[in-house]
Formats: sequence, C-alpha cells, structure tokens
Amino acid sequence: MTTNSPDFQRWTASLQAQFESRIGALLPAADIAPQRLHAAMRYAVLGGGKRVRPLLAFAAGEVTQADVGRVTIAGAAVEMIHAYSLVHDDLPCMDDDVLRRGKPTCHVEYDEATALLVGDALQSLAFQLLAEHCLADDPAAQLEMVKLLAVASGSRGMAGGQAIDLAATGQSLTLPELEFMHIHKTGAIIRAATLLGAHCGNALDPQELARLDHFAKCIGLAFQVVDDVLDIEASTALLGKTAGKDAQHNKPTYVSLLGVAESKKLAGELRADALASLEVFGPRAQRLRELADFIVLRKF
Ligand code: GRG
Repeated sequence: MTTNSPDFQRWTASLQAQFESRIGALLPAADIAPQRLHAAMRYAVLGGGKRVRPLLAFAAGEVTQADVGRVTIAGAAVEMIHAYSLVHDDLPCMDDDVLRRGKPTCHVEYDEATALLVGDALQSLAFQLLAEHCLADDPAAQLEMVKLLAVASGSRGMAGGQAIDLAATGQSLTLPELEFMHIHKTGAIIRAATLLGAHCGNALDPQELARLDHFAKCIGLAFQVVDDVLDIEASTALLGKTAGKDAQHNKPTYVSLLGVAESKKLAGELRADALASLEVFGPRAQRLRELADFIVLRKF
C-alpha cells in the first residue's frame, strides 16, 4: 500500500472528516460567552490542516487495538496543542506571519490579544480533555499520558524548542544543535501523538514501546527536514502558509546547512530507520508505515 493508494486516501479522508466533526463538538460553541474568544478558538482549530498528529495517534492505536473514541480524545488534545503553537508562532513577537492553513492568521483575523488567549485556552482545553475522559483502564497509566503531553509541550519539549529557534535566528548552528532544536520544537509533539494513540490501547512490552518511540522520533525529525525543503521548493498557495520564510528570516535549517539534495537524502534515511523499527509489529503497523511515507513524500 502506498500513500497514493485509494485505500490509504479513503482511510485518511474518513478519519479527517470524523475528527473534524468530533473536535468541533469538543470546542466551546461560538455562541457561548465569551463569544469572540470561542469563535477565534474554532477559527484556529477547524477547517484546515493535514491532521498529521491525530492520524499518527489513530495509526498507533491500530497497533495496540485501541478504542477509536479514546484515540479521538487523545488526538484532539494533541491537535489543540499544535493549533495553539501555530497561533502563537504566527504572532508579531514570534514569526510574524499573516497566512496559516490558507487563511489569515488568527491575530490578523481577530487581534493579537485574542490570539494570545486562543493559544492559552486551547492548551488548557487539551489537558481538560485528557483529565475528563477515560483513556486508559488504569488511572495511573492515564496520569502518565497527561504527563507525557505536558512534558512534550513544555520547556523540555515544544516550547523549549521554540525558545532555541528564536535565539538561533541569524546565528549559525551545527547539525547536532539543529537536530536538538527540531527534536524539541517539532518532534516532541509528533512523538507524543504517536505514543498517546498507542497508550489508549493494550500495553506494549518495553521493547515494543522502545521500537514505537524510535519510529516516532525518526518520523518527527523527518517531518521537519521535509518542512525545511518544502519551505524552499513549494509555493505559498500549496503550503497555505508563507513559503521562503526561513531564508528570509535568516534561520538555520537543514537546507541552509546541508543543501536540498542532502536534506532529501537525510529524510529518506530517517524514513528507512523509522520503517525498520516497525518490523516487530507486522501488519498492525501498516497505517504507521503509510503515514511515514506520507510525511516524507508529501508535497505540502
Ligand atoms: C509557540 C510554544 C510555541 C511553539 C511553536 C510548532 C511551532 C512551535 C511552530 C510552528 C512553526 C513551524 C512552521 C514549525 C515547523 C513544523 C511545523 C510544526 C509545521 C506545521 O505543521 P503541519 O505542517 O501543519 O502539520 P498543519 O497546518 O497541516 O497542521
């Protein structure tokens, strides 16, 4: 099965549609006070995005025969953290961008203060979801899931990676420094999505968990390597966000360090490493394999 196969396309399209409707129901309605904040939260989350992180959660849930309802909650929590990070990243004090998911960024459509609150409120709602829905039979296991997302999104994860990114603008980084930054900024949430999806189902033995974790780390980094290449090669229209910003902002990227050809080679190596770590799971990991291919071969 390849990423272009009708079967994979049907699987993603059907989950994306179900997910859209479910996450829409989990967000506060736009007519509930404070209406403007709730409308802006819905604007930031709904009607766009590839939903790669929830799809990874669903695919990892297939490995552990997880209940789809549970995975949907875990995927929604991760997607809310992701959406908050995009809203904050687009603010003038950070990346200062006007286009996201093919539409005006949240602070352009609303205002800066609202966009700041949208991020804050989405982050709180993500953890509320993990606290109020049953995601694991063992409450201690569920508490570990909450901690996993907290660490992945905090200063030792995404927020820390963003801090390193901001400090690195205009600086030159070594390859290990660039990798450290991206493992945190982008990789941590992708890893959390995958592990949370798996944790919604039957427990994996430590060796299996280590294999899945290795897959998630490889694919998280590959995602960023490809993102750097697309920033150079893809159009603003296709990406739905401003292309060419990394070079414009003099940001160290895989492309600036390695060039396009070497970056593509690295993405291919990470994909191979990711796929090799799934061998132990056999056919149960087929959707994860397809998603790895999608992440590395995507054009947007
Ligand atoms: C503000 C705390 C804080 C963190 C921001 C994730 C992030 C950290 C910033 C986003 C900036 C960026 C372009 C990162 C590169 C990789 C990335 C996360 C791209 C966007 O993810 P996609 O392609 O987006 O999955 P969609 O819109 O499809 O969900």
